[in-house]
Amino acid sequence: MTDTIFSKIIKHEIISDIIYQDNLVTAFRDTSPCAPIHILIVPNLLIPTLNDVVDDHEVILGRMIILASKIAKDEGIAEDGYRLIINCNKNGRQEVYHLHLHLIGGCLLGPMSVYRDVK
Ligand code: DGP
Repeated sequence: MTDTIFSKIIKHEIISDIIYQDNLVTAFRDTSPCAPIHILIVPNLLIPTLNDVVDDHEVILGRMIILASKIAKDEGIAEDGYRLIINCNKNGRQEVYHLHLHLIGGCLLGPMSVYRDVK
């Protein structure tokens, strides 16, 4: 599979603000943050979308969620709250085809009612 921009960040081939890395996952700050805290948690293995996950990825996916919870505490946003998002394919507005979890917080986030509001 062809490397993605995130593969290059994981391999330190391009510079990014990496805040955590282990053998399974890497977390770094988003370059286009949509909130004061916006961190991407990415599997080191190139899984293009959530549609591509299989049972063997269970440990990786668990690590991503547990890490998100730890980072939220480290960043001081756990108590007030935050949002985790995985975008998938066109309708999910996925831009980078390397599975990633957005950890977003640090302010009161917008409501998740866009569809209801425009209907
Ligand atoms: P998504 O739409 O779910 O695929 O989100 C992709 C996110 O990745 C988007 O919020 C911007 C971020 N992003 C894109 N390129 C880079 C990059 O080179 N470095 C970092 N840190 N973030 C990036």
